[in-house]
Amino acid sequence: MIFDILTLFPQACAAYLKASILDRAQKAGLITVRLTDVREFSFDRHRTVDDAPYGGGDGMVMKVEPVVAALESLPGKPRPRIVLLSPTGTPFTQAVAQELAGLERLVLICGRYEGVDERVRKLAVDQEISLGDFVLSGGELPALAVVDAVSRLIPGVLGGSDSAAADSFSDGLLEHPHYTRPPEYRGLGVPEVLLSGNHAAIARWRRKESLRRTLRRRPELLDAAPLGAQDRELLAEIEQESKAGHSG
Ligand code: 9D3
Repeated sequence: MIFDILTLFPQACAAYLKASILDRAQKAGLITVRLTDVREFSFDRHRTVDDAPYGGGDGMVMKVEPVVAALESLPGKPRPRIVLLSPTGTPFTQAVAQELAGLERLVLICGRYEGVDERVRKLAVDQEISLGDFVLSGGELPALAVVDAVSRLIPGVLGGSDSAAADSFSDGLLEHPHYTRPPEYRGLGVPEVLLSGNHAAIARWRRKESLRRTLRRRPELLDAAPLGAQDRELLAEIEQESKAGHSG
């Protein structure tokens, strides 16, 4: 899959791309990430890429011409999906990542300043994505998050063949707690069942802790998760335990 990131901060993006699993994926030829510096497509002596908003108000707006010129400098084929990273976009989710992972090419436009001239959207943007309801300084971190989440879904990018499938959200629940050595650290042990070698009991414990975490932290996910008869039993146990006043 080929990603193009259009940004005013290509070096910031490059630093992350070469210090992560994405570097390995690129070297293995599984993905290509190209960086385009939008400032190179400014057209005046001062290399201007922003201007004051029509109608007045604080802040600056990213100009349309350099962004469109940067887009038009890219190869046209195969036709890429063009995504604008913006706080007014629809939320990025694992389902969105899965849909994007089926594409051959993805162009990611990183906004900066208070926003991007609306005509960029009208002329070129297929889809607008937000990372969530918080304010960042630009679209670079969201674009890198999209490249990361999408790349992980491309066969061969992760080490283990089923690592992506076992991640949180792929079954609609948060993951259970994890432990590794040592067996005791500063008075904190490891749940006995994990040391028991009883794989059925371990699977049951993990599922239960998954349900417990989801119920506590993200109850809205439980409504959408595909739950079976055993899950209902485990949730009933969790409810009993909380009535009985267990902690943790
Ligand atoms: C006061 C109005 N601000 C909107 C909340 C203006 C504004 C702030 C920060 C406009 C753009 C930005 C820069 N942010 C992004 O480009 C961005 C973003 C984000 O801030 N949060 C979550 N997802 C994203 S995707 C791109």
